[in-house]
Amino acid sequence: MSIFKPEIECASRDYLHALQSARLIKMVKNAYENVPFYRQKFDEIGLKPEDIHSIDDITKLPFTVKTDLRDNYPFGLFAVDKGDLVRIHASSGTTGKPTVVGYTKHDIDVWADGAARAICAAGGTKDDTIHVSYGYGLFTGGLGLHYGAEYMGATALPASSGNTKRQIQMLQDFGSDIICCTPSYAMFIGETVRDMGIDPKSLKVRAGIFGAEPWTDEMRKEIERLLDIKAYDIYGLSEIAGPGVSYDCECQNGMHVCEDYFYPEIIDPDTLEVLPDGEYGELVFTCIGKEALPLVRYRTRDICALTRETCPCGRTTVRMTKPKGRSDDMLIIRGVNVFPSQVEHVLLSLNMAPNYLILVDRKNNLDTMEVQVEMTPEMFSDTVKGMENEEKRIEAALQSTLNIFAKVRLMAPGTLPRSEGKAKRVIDNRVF
Ligand code: DLL
Repeated sequence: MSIFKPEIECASRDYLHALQSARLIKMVKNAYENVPFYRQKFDEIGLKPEDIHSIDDITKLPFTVKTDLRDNYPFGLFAVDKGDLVRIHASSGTTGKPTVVGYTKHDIDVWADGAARAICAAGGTKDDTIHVSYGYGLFTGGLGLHYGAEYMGATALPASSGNTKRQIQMLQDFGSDIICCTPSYAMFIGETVRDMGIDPKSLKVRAGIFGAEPWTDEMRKEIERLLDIKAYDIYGLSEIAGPGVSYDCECQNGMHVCEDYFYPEIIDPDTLEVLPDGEYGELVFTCIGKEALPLVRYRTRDICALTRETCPCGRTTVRMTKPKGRSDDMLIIRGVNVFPSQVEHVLLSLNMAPNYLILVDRKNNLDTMEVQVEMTPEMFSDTVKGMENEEKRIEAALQSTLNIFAKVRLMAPGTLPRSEGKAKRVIDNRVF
């Protein structure tokens, strides 16, 4: 068993409490002095940075939500000058605009440290080759695990996603030890290995680090069987850092949170009351170790529970259960975050009536998305060819906003179900 930072990961609860308290005091001061949004929010409730004496005072602080990032798009919540940033990433926003996040050099190290802890907890060492098949780009998956691998002295292999046969060829030729990708892509790689008649035991790869989307323990067993590896979960979100906010150890009984950087709480999403360990609610993080984007009590919308019981692996850090859903309507399709409001935004921008239905399914272990859109009566009289062209036009517009393909089906006017209350926009037939 290897532990990357035993002085933190196995620290006493008292030590962690003192460290978190010191870091919270510093970050609140940074947020108040350098982010006008937070200064105004704190002033509104009469809170001064001096009122925060320890981590126990965290409940005095207001919450931050995703729309706060949108309302301050793109850089309004940054606490540093543009010149101090060394990286920008982005994830899906609730409408056409993405959520933008920035990092100083120090923040990249914090994030890489978290990702390195995850690789180590999956049994990785500096002698290993880490095959990174998460997408590289604005998505944090690829570069997150890449920097984590380098940070601990391992060899990063930036394979990125796609071209599955080439991925398998690389696994064979380069002898990668650990593979990192979404669990659904891991299933697909496993099935392709099987279909190519390759014995998974002939591959050197021994572990996988899979996250960015919900997956079940059944899926874990299936991936482990198909690739003959041990499969580890990893959790994270761009707003807080990226992958490595929390991660599985060999006990696979909850993900250890890097709580020296990201302080977790569980709240009741309706009353906003903090819930005790063991109770399911919405996960909230405060970035107590970062400079550029010091988010205060950020509501992740992920539903899970925490435990502070020491893990048999020896780590003392708080663990979170696998997220078992969300308290908003965000969908994760092939690892990409999609909000129904983004679809609506695109349809309206194309002058379509906002009558639509999103159908999500999983076929051969890959997510599919279909958007049914009602035509206007004028469109309905068009030729079949004209309708096909129209479907293609909408598909292209959706692809450019959502970054994934969604099949569009035009429907006759008045055929989509109407609701007297909240419209039901999504039918998700996948089982998690
Ligand atoms: O998905 C970061 C990431 C990359 C995590 C690679 C793990 C591996 P976002 O695109 O901002 O960031 O999406 C964050 O994805 O709020 C969860 O709803 C979901 N999510 C991430 N990891 C897991 C996981 C990356 N292990 C959103 N299990 C989060 C379930 C996950 N859901």
